Amino acid sequence: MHGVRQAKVDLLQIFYLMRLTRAMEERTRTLFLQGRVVGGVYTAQGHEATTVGAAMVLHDGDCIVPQHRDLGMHLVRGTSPRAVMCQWLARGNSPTLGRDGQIHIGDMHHGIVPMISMLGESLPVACGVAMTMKMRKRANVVLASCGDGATNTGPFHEALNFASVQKLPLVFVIENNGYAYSTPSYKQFNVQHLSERAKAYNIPGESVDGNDVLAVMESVGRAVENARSGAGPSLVECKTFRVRGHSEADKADYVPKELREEWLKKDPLKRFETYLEHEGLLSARAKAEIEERVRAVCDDAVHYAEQSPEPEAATVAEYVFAPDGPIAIVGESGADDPRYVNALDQRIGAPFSTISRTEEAISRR
Ligand SMILES: Cc1ncc(C[n+]2csc(CCOP(=O)(O)OP(=O)(O)O)c2C)c(N)n1
Repeated sequence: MHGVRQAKVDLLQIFYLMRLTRAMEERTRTLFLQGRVVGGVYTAQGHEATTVGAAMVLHDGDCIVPQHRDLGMHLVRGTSPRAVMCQWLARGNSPTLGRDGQIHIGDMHHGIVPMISMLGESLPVACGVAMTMKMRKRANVVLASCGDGATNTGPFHEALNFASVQKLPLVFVIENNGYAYSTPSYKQFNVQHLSERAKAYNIPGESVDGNDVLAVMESVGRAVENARSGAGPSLVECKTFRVRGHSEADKADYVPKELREEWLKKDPLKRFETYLEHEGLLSARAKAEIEERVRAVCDDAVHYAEQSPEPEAATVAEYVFAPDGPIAIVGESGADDPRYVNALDQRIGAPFSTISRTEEAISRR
């Protein structure tokens, strides 16, 4: 049925990670309703096959540049459930030390670049990471995701163009859930499939059922291995549905009832569970064990976060500015040529020197 051939244990691990993703978000919603979450809650119920499937095909040393509905990718890459729960409860030991209550987190040890809140802006950053991998001749790949709404921004198109021209080891995954907040697809863009965008940049593009985890793994896996082999970037559109509102403050009553019901029948977890049972890979006992493991991990994460201290009020201004001042200081401190590139040069070192010398050579022509 699927070209993805995984050992039984891997398929059950995928199922576990999808279940964990959903359960973590359900816990967070409960905490939110109890008034224990600081800030809004943005969930991705319905995206689990896309987020878990896409990240599962990566190797150690690869990088993800996730968006705001990618808890599944974080969990696959190794972000701990405790850290995620501390983030949502804005604890002083959370990845952002309580400065942000959202999934705007990253961890370069796990190859996770923190997302930028402005839609589309993470994608040029993903190009930079992929360019670094290429310049350092590393056999690694970057996977960058965005929503359908983000594809209508300038940075999305700049990133696709740049990645194509530079043949970067980069895979763009679009999580097309049919809406950018309340704006439906037909009011956003005039193509049937967002994978058609790839044609304009002369890169491969394909659309896939984003609620079928094995189909996502097959399609994204192909794109990742192409990128790894030096064939350049690809675009994969995963068609899915956001079951809940944009955030918990949104009832999503702009989504027609029939459309919602149609998508609910395609629930990615239920579908994968049925597939595993049909293939004889998920016994009642294995399912119960997975449920128990998910419950225990969520209980532990919530307990750990609730025991963790809130940030100290006196430290509120810390970690907001770079400790040794802005780059512009290099110019003010009497450098011979106080231009931005030279400031970067001094601050960061050799790679920028090369770029600045190249720029000078070009500007003299
Ligand atoms: C440039 C920009 N405009 C508006 C917003 C506010 N905003 C945050 S998420 C979002 C909807 C994004 O839709 P989409 O890209 O389709 O992703 P989804 O939330 O559906 O997963 C909006 C409008 C923003 N963060 N950045």
